[in-house]
Amino acid sequence: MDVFHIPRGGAGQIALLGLPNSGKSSIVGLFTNAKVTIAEFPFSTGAPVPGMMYHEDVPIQLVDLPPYTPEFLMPGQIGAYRHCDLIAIVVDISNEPEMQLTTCMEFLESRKLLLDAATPAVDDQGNALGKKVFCIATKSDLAPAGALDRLKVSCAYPMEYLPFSAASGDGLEELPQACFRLLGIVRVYAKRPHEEPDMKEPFTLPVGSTVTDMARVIHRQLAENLKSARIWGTGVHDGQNVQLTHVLHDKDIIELHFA
Ligand SMILES: Nc1nc2c(ncn2[C@@H]2O[C@H](COP(=O)(O)OP(=O)(O)O)[C@@H](O)[C@H]2O)c(=O)[nH]1
Ligand SMILES: [Mg+2]
Repeated sequence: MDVFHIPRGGAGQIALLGLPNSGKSSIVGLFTNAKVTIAEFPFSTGAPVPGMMYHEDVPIQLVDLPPYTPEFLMPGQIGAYRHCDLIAIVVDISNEPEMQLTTCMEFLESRKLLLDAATPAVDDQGNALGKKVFCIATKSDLAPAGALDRLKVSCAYPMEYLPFSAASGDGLEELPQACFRLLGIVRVYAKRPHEEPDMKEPFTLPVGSTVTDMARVIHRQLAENLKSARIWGTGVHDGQNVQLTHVLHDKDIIELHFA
């Protein structure tokens, strides 16, 4: 059994990467019900621990992982980064953050885990290897003034930086929002004709998905019999009939009509 293979749950999976004591487990502990070990000693996290975080009604899976150091990576741990949707680089902004970020970026680069628009790395089957990454600059409560700006300047790779503190609550609201946005997904609600929409469990789809894509998610075979759709949401009148190629927006309510 591969303990580092975490089945994807929720609308997307985010794997945490960072040096020992950078604050990874604290993040997963704060946003999810997962039982993480938070400790001052390094290597307190020995196996991956998944937990579910919520952005409003959208579940997003965070995966706490053992630390990375250039000297030691747990066998199989690379797989957790290969199979996630997004990598969060966790940097303790109060303790040599430039060194931590450089170390993580060198690791990602050497394993072809960084998304590179110019020369995308692919596997044998032609699937893209590179992942989208962003940086959580944690322990902002302990950071000297200007530390985050210096960190941003030190790294040439374009990505988002989120100031965060598990101690002061800095970034507590922004983090789930940013994860949702960076995953590149929209949530939509299904409605049956003459019934109220099901607002309890949204469907989540990649940004740019169409009405047909949504039907496929509900039922692959039914999608072939899709005839028309009505939408309540962004850029349409309430209940407007739309083409099957219509692109969905976050929070749209969709009524599908099958033949
Ligand atoms: N002051 C402060 N301490 C933090 C913060 N986040 C984590 N810590 C502390 O840093 C240590 C390491 O945290 P942990 O989450 O276990 O790091 P990990 O090894 O990356 O999983 C623990 O003693 C935490 O209490 C933070 O935002 N501010
Ligand atoms: Mg840990």
